[in-house]
Amino acid sequence: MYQPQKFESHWQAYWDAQDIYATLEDPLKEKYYVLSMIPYPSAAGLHVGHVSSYAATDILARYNRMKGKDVLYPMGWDAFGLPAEQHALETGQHPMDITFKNIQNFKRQLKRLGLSYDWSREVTTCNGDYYKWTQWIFTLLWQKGLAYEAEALVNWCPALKTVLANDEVIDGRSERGDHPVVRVPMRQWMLKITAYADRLLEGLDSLDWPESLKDIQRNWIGKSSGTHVHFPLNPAPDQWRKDAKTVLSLPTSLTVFTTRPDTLAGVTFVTLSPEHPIVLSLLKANILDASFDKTGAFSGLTAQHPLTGDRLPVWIADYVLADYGTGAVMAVPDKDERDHVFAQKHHLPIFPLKEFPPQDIEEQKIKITKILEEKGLGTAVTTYRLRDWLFSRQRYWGEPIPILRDEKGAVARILKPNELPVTLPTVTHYAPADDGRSPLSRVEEFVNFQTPEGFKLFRETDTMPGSAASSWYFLRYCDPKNPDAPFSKEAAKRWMPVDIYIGGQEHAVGHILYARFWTMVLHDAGLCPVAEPFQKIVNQGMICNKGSKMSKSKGNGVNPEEIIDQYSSDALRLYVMFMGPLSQTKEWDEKGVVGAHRFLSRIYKHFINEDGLPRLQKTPNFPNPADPQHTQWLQCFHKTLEKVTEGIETLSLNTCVSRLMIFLNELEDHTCFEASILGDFLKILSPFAPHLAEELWHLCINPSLDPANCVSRMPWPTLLPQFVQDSLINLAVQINGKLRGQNQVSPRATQAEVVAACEKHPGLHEQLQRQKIKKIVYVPKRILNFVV
Ligand code: ANZ
Repeated sequence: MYQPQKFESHWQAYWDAQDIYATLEDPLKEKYYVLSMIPYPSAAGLHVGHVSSYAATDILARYNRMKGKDVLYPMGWDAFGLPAEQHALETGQHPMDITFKNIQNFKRQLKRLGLSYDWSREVTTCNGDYYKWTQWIFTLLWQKGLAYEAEALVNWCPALKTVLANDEVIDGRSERGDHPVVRVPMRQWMLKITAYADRLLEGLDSLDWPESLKDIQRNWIGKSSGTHVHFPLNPAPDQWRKDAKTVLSLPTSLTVFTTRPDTLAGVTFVTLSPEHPIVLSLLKANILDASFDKTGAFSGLTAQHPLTGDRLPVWIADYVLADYGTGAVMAVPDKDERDHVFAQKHHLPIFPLKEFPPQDIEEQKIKITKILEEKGLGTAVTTYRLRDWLFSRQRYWGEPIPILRDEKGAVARILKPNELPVTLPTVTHYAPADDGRSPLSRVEEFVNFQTPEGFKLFRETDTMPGSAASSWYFLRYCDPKNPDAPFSKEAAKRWMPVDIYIGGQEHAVGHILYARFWTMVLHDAGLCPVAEPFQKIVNQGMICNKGSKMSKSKGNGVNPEEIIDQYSSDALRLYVMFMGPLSQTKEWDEKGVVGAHRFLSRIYKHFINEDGLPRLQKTPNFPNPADPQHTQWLQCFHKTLEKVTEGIETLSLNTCVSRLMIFLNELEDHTCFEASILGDFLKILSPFAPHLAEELWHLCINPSLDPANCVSRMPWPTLLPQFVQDSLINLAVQINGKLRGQNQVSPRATQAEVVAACEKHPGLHEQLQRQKIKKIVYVPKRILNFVV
């Protein structure tokens, strides 16, 4: 009887003890680097969604090892960041304690799934030996001029008491916790990802990624070619000089960004975002009341049309975004929908545009831009939606930024490699403060820094964002214990790029874009041979339960451990693969696990009889070409091998499982107990159901406990083409309904191929030559009738 509880943990312990899945570092073998996205070790532990990503990468790792490749298949923990700290605050624990507790639990759960990681390469991003190098990469960015401090409009989350990057804010709320986010000016560390905008865009073309993922990145980068048009600003009304509380200084012109300079003739007003510097000046001078209507207010200023000199009112409206283009637009109500709605609402003129034919638009754009350039009133420009990466967090649980300041707060210097890591101090009071200052600023021993020359300096107290560590961990896996460098060039050369990267689509912008940016910087610094880290990416689909995404809060989550306890790890793995194509959304149904369990039980029964003894036989003279049964068995196996191999190579893993099921039916139907066939079956089963495959292998094929003899170390079976070729069928060929001959054709041949073959057939050729064929009737695989 199939009793997985008796052997699954046994084989897990054996694989571990014998280091069966160690990376070989054998330069004679082709490398294969397969990776699941690094998990954040949450308190909730593993969920079924993780299982589908991890089972898929595990199948690829196991298969490629059996194909003779040197496989790098590592795992680690994205341990710093907001989620851990929030959870710690909510439960009154220290983030360090819960992080390590969660890691232990997560690791135990992963081991129960029988995943073939090389655990000797495990990385934990909150350990000093790892974040030393995250800090070191920051110093590299600084040296290259890619890290800088700036006063910027930032996303401030009052509930989380920290600033957030754009990808951490969704529709004005924090991605973590769904709290409101406001825009405030603050001095912050920024990374100049915009310097790489074009390369991040161009690099996409050569990658084997889903088009939808590439499009998300393209849109996020948002490259747009257009024109900066300068509208001369008329002097402010005289009255203002008297009214202004402070000196009102306004620029002499106002610049807008437009992608449609050809519509310049239709401009009837100009609109500023409520955060535009001109608006801020008006507010500061009390010319504008702070309670002005953000959806639409007249500023009191007018500008001149650059070509006609017409007076245009300057409005303020929040449909203009502060940080896109110049934060100002020229409104063309006749052409642009939003401008039209705005003009109607505020009774502004709508000037009808003379339209030229669409094919002339591009030419007109160039022409108008040229005219503007000649007058000094415009320039052709390219803008990007992408903003520099906001890199400061006023939170405790992250990598300290390795910078020293003087007593005035100015940057004194960056830390030297031998001064790293800047260790995060263990403090009991780590809660964020209301004043926007990092909790580390309260830790005197941390802040104060004595230089060897006896000067007093002060440490930067902001920490790095959660996405810092995950921007380079795949490089550390190549050389995880290196004490002298983040990784050696040789190791990166050996392993990079990641051949296949599997994870959720929610990381399509933040993580994947940042990881590409850092890899490009490390490439430019001569450390990493490739500029693109992920050659192929697959986004696993969501697993839903009762129609919605599984989640603990909705109460529709499924705990993988309960499934393993009740059925088996193999049954869970097999079912999540069988559910459907990896990248599609799928609906959980426990009946499916029951089905997978039944399939595994039937395999067990086919191998082991009621007395617990192997049924396998060594058939004498196997394979005997004269024995049609042998041929039939081999045909069934090799067709399965062909389909399973193809299924793994194309990541159509659900079809592999169904093909294995068909093969079991065939083994049962043909009462095949031939040891060499069944042994090969266990080999191709092992990536999918490694525990059962290992158990039956040792019971029936090779009892040796020498690691070299276990099924995971066996080579993948070789396909024998003679057994997958379809045998030819005899086709009756008729002329006007009378049998005139027979022809052998492949059952896969199309009608056109069959007709061509029969026309050339020696016995028919002559007869058909003499007559004109009026019609052809084809009954596939049976009859071909020529009507003459
Ligand atoms: C005049 C015009 C006429 C425009 C027309 C469009 C159509 P993309 O393609 O996404 O780059 N725009 C510029 N800055 C903006 C901002 N900060 N907030 C909101 N809208 C802004 O879009 C560029 C177009 O979006 C620009 O071209 C500008 O409106 C608007 F028939 O100028 B256009």
